[in-house]
Amino acid sequence: MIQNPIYVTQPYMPPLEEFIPYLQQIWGSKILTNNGPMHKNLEQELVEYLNVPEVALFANGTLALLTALQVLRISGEVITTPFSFVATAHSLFWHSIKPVFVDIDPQIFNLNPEKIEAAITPRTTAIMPVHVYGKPCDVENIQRIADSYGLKVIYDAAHAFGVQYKGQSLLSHGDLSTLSFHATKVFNTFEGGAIICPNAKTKQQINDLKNFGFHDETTVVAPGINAKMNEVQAAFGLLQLKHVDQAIARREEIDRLYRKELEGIEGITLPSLPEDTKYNYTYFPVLVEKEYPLTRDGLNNRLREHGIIPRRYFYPLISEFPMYRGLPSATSQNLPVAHKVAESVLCLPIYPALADEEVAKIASLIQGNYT
Ligand code: T4K
Repeated sequence: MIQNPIYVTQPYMPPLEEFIPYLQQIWGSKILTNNGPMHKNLEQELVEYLNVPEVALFANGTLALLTALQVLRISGEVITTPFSFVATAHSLFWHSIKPVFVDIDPQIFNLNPEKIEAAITPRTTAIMPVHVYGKPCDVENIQRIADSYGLKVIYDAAHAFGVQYKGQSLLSHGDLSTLSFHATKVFNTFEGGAIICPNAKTKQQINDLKNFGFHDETTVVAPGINAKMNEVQAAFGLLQLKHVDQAIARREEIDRLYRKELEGIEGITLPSLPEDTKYNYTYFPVLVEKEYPLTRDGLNNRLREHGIIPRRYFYPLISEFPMYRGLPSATSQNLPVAHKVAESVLCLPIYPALADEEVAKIASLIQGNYT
């Protein structure tokens, strides 16, 4: 048994004593959920921190995706990426919307805009791209296509907390963006998520939908769901927010260390950092190519034998799961780049508490020093 394995990520935990006053306030107010004071404050603080018009908090990122689709009344077919966490396509499935998978860009691993138009049919109503690893999609070209075909754009921005692109929040692109605040994310509320929306009217509709559709005490305007974030989660978010810049700065240092240590290893490709972007360093993916002495899975196993637990995000592709693989767009001929990336990617540990020596140990193992 390996003691203290190094996982792909570890949540950033602020000092426990700093959380006690928040809990005391909750105990005092006895407001535990349903848009309480912590929830209101966190929404306001996130609007300012993220520099976006409106934030609606959610119990998790998947419910945020489901509600984003519902509020925009998306139906029929939606163009999306197979290279993501399965929740992206599942949100479509839950609304009986057909996902249409389009291949990804070989450099940035996001939906390739050049492939989108060929996948549009009369039933297409929206595009749901993902800013994979927090790296911006080609938002300009995606918007251009959406505008010329009258499609909505919902960004699954689960990984893109705090990312700025060309000097503005990446989250303000498209009609809506959704975030995940799961424990494994740069900013977490244990479980949690949000929809970023452009105006107060849409936010009100979203608020109704996440509270069973109640608009007021006696009016139910739509078949909504219970997707509310509770007060303890929101309080943890308020505390996290005080530390998040420092946490991202440490991630950046780790990213730099990895790049220095792993540069020039034959068969290990380090995907480039995004251009014109203030990035959040949420994942550290590498590609294990055929020139490397081990296969990707071989390296994954070798690291695990030494107590390092990387992850193959995102293998298998969503299009390979049983509920999607029968779709015409799910064939491997349609998705050659996504298949190649999914078969060679390995996400190495990156989180604020990871020590320089641990990064050096991981790099040394990848350099081939296995003893
Ligand atoms: N869209 C995208 C693009 C997403 O990536 C996700 C979620 C969503 C939508 C949906 O958002 P949520 O509904 O989840 O808010 C994890 C997360 O569960 C998931 O949130 C995330 N994406 C996905 C990429 O990763 P797993 O199955 O890999 O998690 P797990 O439990 O294996 O955790 C990974 C490692 O993290 C563990 O080996 C140890 C460490 N860990 C994990 C947890 C939960 C901790 O140290 N502490 C913890 O509490 O899915």
